[in-house]
Amino acid sequence: MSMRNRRCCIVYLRHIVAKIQQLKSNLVKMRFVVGVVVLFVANLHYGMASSSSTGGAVYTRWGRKTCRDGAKLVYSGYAGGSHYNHQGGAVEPICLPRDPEWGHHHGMHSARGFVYGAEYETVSFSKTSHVHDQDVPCAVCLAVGKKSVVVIPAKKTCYKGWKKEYSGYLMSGHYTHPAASTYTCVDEHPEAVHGGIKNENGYLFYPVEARCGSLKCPPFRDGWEFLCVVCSIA
Ligand SMILES: [Ca+2]
Ligand SMILES: [Ca+2]
Repeated sequence: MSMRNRRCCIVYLRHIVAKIQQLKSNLVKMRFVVGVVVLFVANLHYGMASSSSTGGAVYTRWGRKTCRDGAKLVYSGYAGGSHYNHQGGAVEPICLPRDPEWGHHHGMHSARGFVYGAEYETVSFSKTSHVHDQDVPCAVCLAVGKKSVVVIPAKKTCYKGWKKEYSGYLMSGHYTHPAASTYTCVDEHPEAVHGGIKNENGYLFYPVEARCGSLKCPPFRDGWEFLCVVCSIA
C-alpha cells in the first residue's frame, strides 16, 4: 500500500470511529427519552387507576347494611349514639363496625360518656312503622371517583349534575327528650339489625315534621314528614 493510500485509510477509519461514537451517543440519548416517556405513561396509568379505584367521597347510609350499586362498601355496621334520656351526651350518631377492636379496660367509672345502640321510633309513620323498635344498621360507602357529597333535607331528587346515592326520611331525636340529637337522613327502605326487635331504646330515630310559621308554607307543609336525599358529584 502506498503512503497516500495508507493516509486515506487512516482518515476513513477515523471517520468511521467518529460516526460510531456519535451513534452511541444518540442511542444513549434515545434510551433516556424512552425511559422518561415510559415512566410518564406508567405514572399516568397509576394515577388514573388509583383515582378511579380508591379516590372518592365517603358518606354513611343510615338504615341499610349495603351501599348502592357502584358505590364501594367501606364497612357495614350498627348505628349507635348517646342515650335519648341523658343530658350532655354526644349529638351525632356513629356507625359502629361489626368487628370492634379494644384497648385497655379500666373498669366502671363515672367520669365518662356512653355509646348505646340505636332504634327506630317509627310506630306512627306508616312508611317505616315495620321497623319500629328494631335496631338500626348502617353502611359507610365510598362514592368512587366523586369529589363531594351533600345531604339535602326536604328533597328526594338531586339537583342537575349531581348523582343520587340514596334518599329517605329525615329523622332526629324526640322534641321532648333531654338529649340533643342531629338531623339524619335514614334510607327510604330501612333494614333492621338481626335480633334487634326488643324495645331497649338508646339513641332514637324519629321522623321529622315541618312546622309552619317562621318556616315558610308553602313551599313547606305543616305536619308533613321531611324527606332527604344524599347526592354526590365528580
Ligand atoms: Ca324503642
Ligand atoms: Ca331494639
